[in-house]
Amino acid sequence: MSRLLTTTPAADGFRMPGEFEPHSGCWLVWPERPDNWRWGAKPAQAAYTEVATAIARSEPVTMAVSDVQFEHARTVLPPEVRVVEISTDDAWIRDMGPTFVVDGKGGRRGVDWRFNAWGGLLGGLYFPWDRDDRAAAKVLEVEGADRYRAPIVLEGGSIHVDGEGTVIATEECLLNPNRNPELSREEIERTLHEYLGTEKMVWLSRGVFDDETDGHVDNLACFAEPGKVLLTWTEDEGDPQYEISADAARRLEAATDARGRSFEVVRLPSPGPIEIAADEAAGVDAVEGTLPRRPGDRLAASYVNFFLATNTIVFPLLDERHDDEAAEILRTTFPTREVVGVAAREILLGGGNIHCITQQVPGER
Ligand code: KQY
Repeated sequence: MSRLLTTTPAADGFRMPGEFEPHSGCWLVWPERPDNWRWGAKPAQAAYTEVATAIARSEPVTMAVSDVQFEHARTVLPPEVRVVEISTDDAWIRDMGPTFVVDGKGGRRGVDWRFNAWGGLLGGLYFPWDRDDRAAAKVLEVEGADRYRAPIVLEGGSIHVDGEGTVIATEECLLNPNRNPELSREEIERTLHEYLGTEKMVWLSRGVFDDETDGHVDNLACFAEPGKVLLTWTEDEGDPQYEISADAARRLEAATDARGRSFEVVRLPSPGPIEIAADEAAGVDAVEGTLPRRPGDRLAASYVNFFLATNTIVFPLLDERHDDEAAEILRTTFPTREVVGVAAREILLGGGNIHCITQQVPGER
């Protein structure tokens, strides 16, 4: 069983490993809500199936599925993907699932953050979100990992760690009054260090332009290894993304990490700009309280939103003009991993991408 702990990971000698460290598995949640996924989520389910299949070449994959969709998911997913029934409100396990922490002696536990659907009643993306908020505890029960219930609202996609003491995040998200308005920047930093086992925070300003998560860092930048950060980048000075990425590069290049290293910043081209087409918007059910999908709205597309599996990089194919260049940069950055592209526009239409829909379970080093 999973016990609820009353201490903190740092106090117990646990830390969140970098995503580039070995995994023992990966979790996803099956998409189905028709007010977020067009045409009853059928195209999104096909995309999730491709992502799960690609990751399963590298590590065991578990898909959490509702009772209603269980039989269908079991039928269409490959046999190597484990399917378990867990109730959720949508399909973003990066954000509402647990963040796993390890102690380097074979111990593995999970942090269960408070979840308010990316902003609660102040711009959150749907209501209610209580099933999402309870899902991390259920994942930890299945994994047999003890649980820390963190005292702050946080989504897993709003932080990245290097596993050696450094955490990166954006001010746009973590300091947004719709997450933890009662806490100062210093209190948020302190809490993150207690629950991630980190010591140094590097603040970036804003996330990808028009990202409905309020600027999750996992769409903007990520660690390839300690000291090396991949950053979404555009050379188009007329694009609002230009100044966002330029500012992030300036901050990273001026900073040092917890071990005193400077960062090498690897620039990944931005796809697009990509907008919602009229027929895509038409397939989404309009429901009050859920973010509307309007034709012409820009989507927060980024190749940084990939999953770093133990032996594979599963990255989103988003724009034929840039997919090959992104793949080449990923191959150079991760020379020991197979780089696999998956058509991901359907996931993007739902508001995120491959990193947002996955959650790694760390393995042994
Ligand atoms: O991490 C993410 N990008 C999740 C976005 C949620 C979108 C809900 N429409």
